[in-house]
Amino acid sequence: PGVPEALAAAIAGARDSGRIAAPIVGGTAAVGTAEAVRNPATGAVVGHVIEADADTVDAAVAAARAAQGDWSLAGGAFRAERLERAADLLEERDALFLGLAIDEAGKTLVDAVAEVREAVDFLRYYAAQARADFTYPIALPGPTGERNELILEGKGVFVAISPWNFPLAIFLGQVSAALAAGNAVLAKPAEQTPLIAHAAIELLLEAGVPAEVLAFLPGRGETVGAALTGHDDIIGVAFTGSTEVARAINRSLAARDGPIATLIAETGGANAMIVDSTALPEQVARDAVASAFQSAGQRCSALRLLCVQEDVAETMIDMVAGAMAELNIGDPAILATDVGPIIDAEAQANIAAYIAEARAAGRVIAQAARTDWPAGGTFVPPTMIRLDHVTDLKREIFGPVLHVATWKGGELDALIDAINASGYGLTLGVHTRIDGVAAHVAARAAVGNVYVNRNQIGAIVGSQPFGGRGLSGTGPKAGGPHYLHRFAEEKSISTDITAAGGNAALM
Ligand code: UN1
Repeated sequence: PGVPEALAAAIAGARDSGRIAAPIVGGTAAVGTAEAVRNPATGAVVGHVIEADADTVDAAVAAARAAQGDWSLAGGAFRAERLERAADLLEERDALFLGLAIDEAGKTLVDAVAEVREAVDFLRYYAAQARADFTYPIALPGPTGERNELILEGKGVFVAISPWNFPLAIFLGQVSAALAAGNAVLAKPAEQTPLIAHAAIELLLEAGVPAEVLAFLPGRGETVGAALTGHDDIIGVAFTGSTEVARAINRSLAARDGPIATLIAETGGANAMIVDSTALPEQVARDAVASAFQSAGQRCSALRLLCVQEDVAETMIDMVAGAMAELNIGDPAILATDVGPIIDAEAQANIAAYIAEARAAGRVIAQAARTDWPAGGTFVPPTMIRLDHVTDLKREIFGPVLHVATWKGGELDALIDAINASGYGLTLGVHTRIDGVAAHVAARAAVGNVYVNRNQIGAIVGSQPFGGRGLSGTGPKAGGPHYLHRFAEEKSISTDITAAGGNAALM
């Protein structure tokens, strides 16, 4: 109900619980024991996954290593054509991917549509950059009689370790960036979402990406992830997930005997929104609720801490609580649903325990009540928790939990410094009608993405390059002009072009 009929029919037609996400190496599927993949909204089996074993990982690394040089030499335009073809195929088959985003990742239809759109955007954006920066040499100045050029090449074999919260967009974003820059890629999807990732790999192979430069290796972090990040023959890892896992990957890379590897990590956040007394209450309510609770708060960009100036706090908090009361929590396949499930039972239990502790301390000040969800699903109602001070938020709670604290006029800098002191640095929202205040906050905040008078989620590829600093990641920003370069080696070529030859430096 609520979903446009033709779209609903297309999504239903694409559903097939017989899907198996088996490892793919050299274009061939590996065998093994199949485990069920479940729909977080209902507990129903969506398909199965086969974990890659150690031999499969080794075979994938060896094949990738052998084929990477030719892929890099083929040039940016050659690679771009294949990524653009994959983007076309993804648009043609959107129903399949929408269905998998809903059934496997528990995305609402609105989020699923944004997910597919973002994946298409990543493919096209990185393809365009491969054409521009990786096809022709960059000419550099030099003395008369000398030609100086800089070329970009793939680094080698890259590992992509992706999150379940953007199982298609971030998965394809990492994989397509590494491929576009001329690397071979070993893709390990999140444990919870192998099916949509598997379908994406099939699409890239169909689009003409050579099977030797792209392997699909599903499995757990402790097994497949550890085997990949500890392998001497890999040159880099693109990772999105928790700060804790990024640290473990960093240690694993550092302990190898292989070449010094690159780590590109996009991790968690303790994202705040600063609201001053000039802000528009309706706008704050709309943007705070969207930022905190869309995708059930399962975005690293999501708002965690609403900081309201004391004189307007009561009104603002009442309005946010009022907007929360209107949210529909339930089956993500229904268009009217605003907030879908938590990804799995373990995550749900952790968030529920956190809320129970806050409730016992008398800190829960609002909770959404429209909770008509399917039995067998893992849900948590959006909840607002009062803090005495902004620094009381110690860690990222990856779910629909919004903390609220107040601040006094005249203490804006102290507030920004306290927010910065968390060590995270991902998104920051500011609501104010004073331009100078917005600019001041943007300048002083130690974050990657600042959002003024709007929500602070849903960064758009090419317009809002996304990524943080400190505990939130390494940069460069995904969907930005410098991301691809981090996956590349630079080579400078200097040629004497005088008739006589000779080298000025020796004279
Ligand atoms: C994440 O949750 O890992 O801005 C990243 C956004 C998304 C990125 C979120 N484009 O919400």
